[in-house]
Amino acid sequence: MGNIRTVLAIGAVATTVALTVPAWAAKKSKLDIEIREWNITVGAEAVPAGEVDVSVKNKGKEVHEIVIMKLNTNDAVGRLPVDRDGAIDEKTMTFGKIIEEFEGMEPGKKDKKTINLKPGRYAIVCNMVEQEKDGTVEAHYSKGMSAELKVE
Ligand SMILES: [Cu+2]
Repeated sequence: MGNIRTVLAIGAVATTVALTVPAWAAKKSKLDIEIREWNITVGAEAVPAGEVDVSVKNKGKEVHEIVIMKLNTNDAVGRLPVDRDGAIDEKTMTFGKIIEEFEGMEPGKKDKKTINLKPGRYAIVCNMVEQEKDGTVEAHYSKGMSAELKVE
């Protein structure tokens, strides 16, 4: 009769869990991202998997963007493959996967999106490339605009 008792016990545990945390009431987590020349500050090292309210604020003096990409196990956030300009080629990249973008963030601009994140490691980068008047190309990623986020 041991087996039946085990099944009943598991059933009771499952019911308790369902009553305590119904799926529809699962809490969203929040993540604040600040961007400026030449870094990205992420408000948490890790967030729980699921819905995340992501707020981005440009505290810099130039236009920036945020690209959130899921990485493969061995990808290093600050050492992702780049093109001649020093930017990540989003069309041909063979690592990771782009999950969401906040494009054309003017200085002082705030933006917010709710994103569903699966467990894993993520890179948060600004992948803007600008050409200065003297012809110099400035790739924000190569100037240090990247940060890591873990989703657990
Ligand atoms: Cu930038």
